Amino acid sequence: MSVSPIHPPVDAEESELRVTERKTAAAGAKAVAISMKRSLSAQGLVKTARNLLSLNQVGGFDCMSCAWPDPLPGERHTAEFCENGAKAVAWEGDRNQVTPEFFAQHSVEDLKTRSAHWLESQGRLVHPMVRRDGGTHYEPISWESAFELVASHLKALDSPDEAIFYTSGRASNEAAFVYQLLVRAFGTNNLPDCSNMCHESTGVGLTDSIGIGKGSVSLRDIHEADLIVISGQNPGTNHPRMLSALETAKRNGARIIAINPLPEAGLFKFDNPQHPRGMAGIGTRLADEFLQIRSDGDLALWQAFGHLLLAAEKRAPGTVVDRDFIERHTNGFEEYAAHVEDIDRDAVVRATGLDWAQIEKAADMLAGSERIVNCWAMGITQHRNSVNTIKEMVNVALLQGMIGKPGAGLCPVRGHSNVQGDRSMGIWEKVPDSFLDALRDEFGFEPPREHGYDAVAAVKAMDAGAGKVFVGLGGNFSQAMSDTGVTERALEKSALTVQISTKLNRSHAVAGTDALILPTLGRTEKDLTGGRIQKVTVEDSMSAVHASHGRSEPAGELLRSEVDILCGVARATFGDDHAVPWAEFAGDYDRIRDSIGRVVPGCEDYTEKIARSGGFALPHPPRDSRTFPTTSGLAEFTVSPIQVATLPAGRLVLQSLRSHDQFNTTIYGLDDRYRGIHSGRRVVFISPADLSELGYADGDRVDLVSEWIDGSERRADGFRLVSYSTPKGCVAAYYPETNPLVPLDSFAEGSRCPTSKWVQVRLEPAGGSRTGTV
Ligand SMILES: Nc1nc2c(c(=O)[nH]1)N[C@H]1C(S)=C(S)[C@@H](COP(=O)(O)OP(=O)(O)OC[C@H]3O[C@@H](n4cnc5c(=O)[nH]c(N)nc54)[C@H](O)[C@@H]3O)O[C@H]1N2
Ligand SMILES: Nc1nc2c(c(=O)[nH]1)N[C@H]1C(S)=C(S)[C@@H](COP(=O)(O)OP(=O)(O)OC[C@H]3O[C@@H](n4cnc5c(=O)[nH]c(N)nc54)[C@H](O)[C@@H]3O)O[C@H]1N2
Ligand SMILES: [Mo]
Repeated sequence: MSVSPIHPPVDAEESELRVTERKTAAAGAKAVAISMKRSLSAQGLVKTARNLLSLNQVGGFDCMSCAWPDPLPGERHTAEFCENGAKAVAWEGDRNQVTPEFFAQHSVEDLKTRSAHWLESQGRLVHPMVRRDGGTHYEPISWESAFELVASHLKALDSPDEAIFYTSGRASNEAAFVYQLLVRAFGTNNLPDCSNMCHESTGVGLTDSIGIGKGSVSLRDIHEADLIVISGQNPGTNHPRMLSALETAKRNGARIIAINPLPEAGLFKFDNPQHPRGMAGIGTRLADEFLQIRSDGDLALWQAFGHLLLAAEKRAPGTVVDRDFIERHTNGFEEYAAHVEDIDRDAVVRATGLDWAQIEKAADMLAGSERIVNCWAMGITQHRNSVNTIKEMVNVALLQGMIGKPGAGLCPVRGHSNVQGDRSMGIWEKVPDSFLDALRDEFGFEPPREHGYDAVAAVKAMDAGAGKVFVGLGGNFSQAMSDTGVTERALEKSALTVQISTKLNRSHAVAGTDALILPTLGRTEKDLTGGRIQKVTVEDSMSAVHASHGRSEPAGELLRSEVDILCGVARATFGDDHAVPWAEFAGDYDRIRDSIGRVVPGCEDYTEKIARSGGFALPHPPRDSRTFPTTSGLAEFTVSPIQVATLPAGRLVLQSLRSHDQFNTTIYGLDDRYRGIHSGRRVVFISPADLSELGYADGDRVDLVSEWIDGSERRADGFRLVSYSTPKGCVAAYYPETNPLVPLDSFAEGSRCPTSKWVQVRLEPAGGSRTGTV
């Protein structure tokens, strides 16, 4: 099977690529300067001031740049945002418009030759557009005709399961609830979402171990912890407001352990731009201990921690392990203890690349702490054995009784600002039957029970011709998903693709036979659907739900809210005589919230609760009362084997990550300030030892070739090698440029999350063969 050559279009500016020394502190005055500059040039002065001052404030809107929670209402700064939040707001507030004239000038084929940065820089989408069968260009279409086109495609399918409904994690709770309702009323559970590529491993691992797939801490727990462990996360770039929480914890005496292959600036020092000291560069030291781990060594590391904690407990009984917690609340301790007792130290050292002495030092810090918060993100979830790694971290938390007590707990740090809320609202291809029962009772139709496609299965179905309609509620599926060549081929085979979007991206160019672009309001904008001011609600990474009110004038007169668009599709598909009151839902979002209150667990009296300042926290039984909703009713210790990956000679493990100047597939600019990269993105961070062993030097140009177990190879061409501090054998490059290298079948066991952080590659001098085959 072969696919067309992959030439991800590259920005012309990339020829200016410069590399300087990496930074050892995050934020500072430069961060403020950059956010102001970007905001002013995109939105102008008045809009900048209005937007930034209502960002993350009570009565304002929720920042769409990450899911880090807001402080309690009385504890917020006047400026409760970060450089990257400000960039996200400026990006959405763009004054440029992508008009029908723009589409008349640029054919779909032309759009395909443009870089991600160019596409999104064109401005906001402002008019519904259609590309009909055989057409070369998108043309304007009315909203009503667009809804009719979707309805006619849906009604023409042989089975509802031939339609696929993707969601990116920016959709509000109201939009998400209406969307899953539309999809289930239509008759399928095909609801893949960005979670499938993100924290899915967390959801699966935590549900197996503690009975609920969400984190167990609040912001206060972070402030009160005496030890915070941060694994596989780059908070300085991706969750900058977390650095303020870490600063508070440090002031209260906490210590921090960072576990990462890369010495990310934000793990070491924070120059808080809210304080004069921070502006002056006199910041707070963060990590006390840095474990520069090999890719995917984390399971072995946490198993070694368990081993060392149990050994310490043996030496001084009653001082390290929380026996009372283990006896009352857990299952499987004996098997776990027996398994970790005779751990293979050699295997741990090989898997982690760390000295045993350093592992002991970190274990001592765990042993000597009473309130431990354990944070993690994509460096943990996007590996083949991510689910087991997460369970291994839980084992250690259970040993020490670190769940359901102040200052302690599990803290998976979510990405998209409402990705957790979307799941709570039922965006889940395998939502539990209890949720479907509640939907049936509320609306009087029988929802489908068979599980739907996740992201991997969705691509396979489209590629095999079994998926014929693809609807994207936000996001950029063609670039976010693994195996770009296959994903794009699959999308182009669809009879219809529908993208509900704010900005132009490559998924609009990788179009089905018929293709629609439906432009929507962003989080910052005033929503006057149904002739009244509507608010929406969102849930953060710590299960706190609150309202978000857009303030800005919409980017165009024709824009509709996501809720309005989805209700329009539903009305065209089902007619007005339907079990669900679509017109009323679009007219007043309180009506949606009333139904959410009756369907979604923990959301009783939703409408009233979100009216409160600061909102409310969803229930979390392990956090609230140390009850564990697992089958056994107890938290489960688990036993996993340590796996040490062995690579053939000359091969490297590639992880794909974010630069400081992007939001997922949205490329704001071509700099990665903290890592010393300027005006370019096609770089590979590689250790000096690998450079010399493989016979390359810093600055050399290479092509990347990934190798998969079935013998297939995939290529991404034209990268500059950058000598960098990373463990030998482990290299890093940016996503989405490296997604063509991730085989569709390379996903985590149990969660099917693409292994974006672990791909076997070899380097070839640039300019080799330029075709990719699968
Ligand atoms: N500005 C900005 N903010 C964002 C985003 C963005 O793109 N831009 N994206 C949002 C989204 S959707 C998400 S999910 C989050 C992502 O937030 P992060 O998870 O911080 O994102 P990544 O850039 O993928 O960084 C992964 C980190 O894991 C490390 N790592 C890689 N492999 C391993 C490993 O095997 N073990 C360990 N211990 N560490 C490893 C990498 O070196 C890197 O520091 O951020 C959200 N916030
Ligand atoms: N190789 C590799 N691949 C990865 C990852 C990785 O680390 N490495 N990370 C994965 C992760 S963690 C995630 S979450 C996914 C992200 O996958 P997605 O969520 O699909 O991608 P985004 O880049 O966040 O989507 C950007 C687009 O969303 C649209 N948009 C922005 N705001 C709104 C809005 O308010 N409403 C609507 N309707 N549309 C809006 C804009 O048109 C914009 O172009 O990517 C995954 N892919
Ligand atoms: Mo994510």
